Amino acid sequence: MDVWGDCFTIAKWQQYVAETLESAGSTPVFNINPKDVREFDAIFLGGGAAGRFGAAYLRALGGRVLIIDRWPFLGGSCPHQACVPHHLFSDCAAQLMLERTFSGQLWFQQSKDKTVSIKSIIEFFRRGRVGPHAVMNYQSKEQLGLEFVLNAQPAIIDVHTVQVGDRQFHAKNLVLALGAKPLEPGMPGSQLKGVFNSQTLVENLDFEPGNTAVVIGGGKSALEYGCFFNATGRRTLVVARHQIMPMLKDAESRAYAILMMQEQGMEFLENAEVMEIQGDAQGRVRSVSIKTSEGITHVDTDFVFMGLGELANSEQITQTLDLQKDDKGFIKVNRRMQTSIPHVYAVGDVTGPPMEMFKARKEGVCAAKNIMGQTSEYKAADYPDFMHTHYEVCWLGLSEEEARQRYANVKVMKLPPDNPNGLDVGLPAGDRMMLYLMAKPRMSGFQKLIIDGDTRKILGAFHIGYGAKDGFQYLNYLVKKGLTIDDLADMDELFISPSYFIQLCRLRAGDPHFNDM
Ligand code: COM
Repeated sequence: MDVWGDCFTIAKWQQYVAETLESAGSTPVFNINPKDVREFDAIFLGGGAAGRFGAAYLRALGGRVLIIDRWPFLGGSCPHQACVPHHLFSDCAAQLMLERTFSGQLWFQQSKDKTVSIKSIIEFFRRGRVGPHAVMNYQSKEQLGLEFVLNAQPAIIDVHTVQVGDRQFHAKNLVLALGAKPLEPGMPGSQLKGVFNSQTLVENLDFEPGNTAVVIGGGKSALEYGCFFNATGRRTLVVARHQIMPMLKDAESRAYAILMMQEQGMEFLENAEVMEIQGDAQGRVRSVSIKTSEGITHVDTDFVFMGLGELANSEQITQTLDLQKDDKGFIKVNRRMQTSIPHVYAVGDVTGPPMEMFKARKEGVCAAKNIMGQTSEYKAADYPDFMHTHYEVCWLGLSEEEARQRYANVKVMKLPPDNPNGLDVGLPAGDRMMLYLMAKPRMSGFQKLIIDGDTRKILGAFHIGYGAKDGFQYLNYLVKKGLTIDDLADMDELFISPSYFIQLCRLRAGDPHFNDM
């Protein structure tokens, strides 16, 4: 199907994407400008965050670019299987925690022992995701003027030539933006029905999981999905080979985040390993065997989730191109996004962690600039980070422990302050925390700012609660520019919000030798 010149509305794209996903139809969609006789400056294989942003930037610089994607939409795994479903599930977890906490109070229904259907939330997502897909296609075609081929299985003929069906496309450069997929550990029983990862959960779940979820892994994906399962009212056991949540380096913030998960009923087995998943006669998960320091324990479940990291989507490509990869199989690139083969670039998840949207998009843009003759370098570093438990957990910069190792005069500001009532204080107050503040003060969050007392510069910030994530994007930018306690004190807080430490800084900023608080 050729669509160049046809104006596809968002509704029309929505219908096309829904029908194509439903029917698994394999006819490619070509959106190629027949009047443009220029050779392509680049073909992006993959139109996810890295490919779409890279292509848009390349075109903005005056180049000609083609995106080829296997899916009938642009935007990649984010709206289809990754960020968008994950955020939906996190919203559900936050809402369900609120309902459960206030069950039977104020206007809240009795919901203490309610179990919510995971299957219906997944089906709800599957129906809804075509909306974002359609917007990506519309924006790319009508607003950004991008040329693309969708729903296509391209074959790389050589570094400059890609084939789709009987059509060949030539370009000066090839950009691999192929993404990644969840790691398959291959333990006995991992193929049984009832074992999922973040992709297969949204694509394949066709039964209602029972009362117990077993989650394998201790990192972001394991905990984020685990908290969602727990919030639906299921017993959720997280089994981690090492520590859970190792990326949250500040011990006090990590302790609060873990305590709040435990108070919601999350169970953790650290330094433990799932040895085998047992099935029944129909090939469905029946139980798991877990090895801990105390021996082997068995847990009955029909639902296992693997959150064990990711693997590059690079096998098919590296059969054709002899590209250098790192020891985990991610394509090696330099800071200009160039691979080991001239004229071949790689961007996004296929180049390895962090598997974050900003990193993918910025790598795509970096490749585009280099292709168009600018010199641009990028390496993801010093970025703000977050994860969803039932709360949003945000952090940037150094933990208190790291700061104390590097600086002699570290100051800390935090809420709640150290006090005899412990966490039962009701601060920090802020967006979507007010009900907790009034009725369940220990659940009203935690925030902490780490400062170098000598230079007065902010070294790190941590926040558990809601409403801080957007602020952390800007705060990190300012911290990297050398933001001080005095600069922060000079900002205008939109009260009541967690106000990203502005009020605490203002209380201390007048003091040349300020203390902790
Ligand atoms: C976001 C996808 S859902 S993209 O980065 O805008 O392409």
